[in-house]
Amino acid sequence: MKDPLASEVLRELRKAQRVVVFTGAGVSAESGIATFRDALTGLWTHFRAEDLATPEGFQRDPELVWGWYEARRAQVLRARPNPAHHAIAQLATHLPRVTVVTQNVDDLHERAGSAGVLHLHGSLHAPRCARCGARYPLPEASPQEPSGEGRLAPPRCGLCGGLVRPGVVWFGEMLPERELVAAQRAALGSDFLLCVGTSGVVWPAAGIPGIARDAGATVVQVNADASDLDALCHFNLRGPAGEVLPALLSAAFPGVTGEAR
Ligand code: BJW
Ligand code: ZN
Repeated sequence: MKDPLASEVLRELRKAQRVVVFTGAGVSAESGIATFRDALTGLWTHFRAEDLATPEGFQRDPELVWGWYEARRAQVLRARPNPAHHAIAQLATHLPRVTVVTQNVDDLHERAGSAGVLHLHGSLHAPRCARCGARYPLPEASPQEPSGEGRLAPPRCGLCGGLVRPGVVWFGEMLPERELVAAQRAALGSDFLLCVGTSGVVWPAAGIPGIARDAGATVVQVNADASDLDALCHFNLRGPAGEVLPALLSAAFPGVTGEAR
C-alpha cells in the first residue's frame, strides 16, 4: 500500500487531461447504503443477493424481489451524498474532462453534482414493465414499506397489465449498450482512472480499469479492503472513500474543501 498522498499519484492526477472515476457500492457505504454483498440484512438475511438479483428470482417470487428493491429505494431516498461523492463532483471543476462511470443503482453522484454519470447497472428509480418494457412512472410519495415478511406486490403495467420490475441490470442480463460503450470508450481514451469502492468481481464492468491500464492510463484504487483489482492498479489507497478522496483532492488541488457548493 502506498501513502494516499504519494507524490506520484498527485503528480499524475494534476496533469491528467481525461479522467475516469469508476465507482461501486463502497462509494455509497458512508451514506448508510449497504454494499451489494452486505445488503441482505434484516428481513432478507436468509437470502443470497445473487438469488434475488436475477430474472429467475423475480419470476419465482416477484413480491420478495420487489419488496427488497423498494426497501432499498426507500433507504436511498433517505440517504445523502457523502464526502466521497462530493470530492468526485469537485474533481470535475479542476480537470478538463472527468467521466463518472458507476455500477451503483442509486443517484448519489448526481445529487452531489456530478453530470453525465454513466450507470452500467441501471437505476432503482426507473422501474419498467417486465413484459412490454414500458417505463413505469413512480408515484411522488415515498415507497410503500414491505410487509413483515419483506414482501410487496409489484404494480401492474398500465399498458399491458404485466408485472413492473426494478430498472436495474440483473445477472445474466445485458448491460445498457449506450452506457457500456461510452464507458469503454472513456476508459480507452483516459490517462488517469480512479476505481472507488468496488470488489471488481462483476463483469463486464470489472473490465473497465483494465481497458484504461492497457491504454496507458495511470490506475489508482481507493478501497477500504483488498479487492480483485489490487494487482491491476498502479496504486492502492486503502481506507474509507469518504476520507481518502477528500484528502487526495485537497492535496492535489490545495484550497479545495471537498464539499460541493
Ligand atoms: C469501501 C467502503 C468504503 C466498502 N470506502 N471502499 C466473465 C467472467 C465470469 C462471469 C461473467 C463474466 N462475464 C459475465 C459474467 C456473469 C456475470 C458476472 O459477472 N458474474 C460474477 C459474479 C462472476 N455478469 C453478468 O451476468 C452481467 N451480464 C452479462 O454479462 O451479460 C452478458 C451475458 C448474458 C448472458 C449470458 C452471458 C453473458 C450482468 C451483471 C449485472 C450485475 N448487477 C448487480 C445488481 C444490480 C442491482 C442491485 O443492486 O441489486 O450490480 S450485481 C452487484 O454487483 C451490483 C453491483 O453494481 C455489482 C458490483 O458490486 P460492487 O459495486 O463492486 O459492490 P460489492 O459489494 O461487491 O463491493 C463493495 C466494495 O466496496 C468492496 O470492495 C469493499 O471493500 C468496498 N468498500 N466500504 C471504500 N467506505
Ligand atoms: Zn407492459
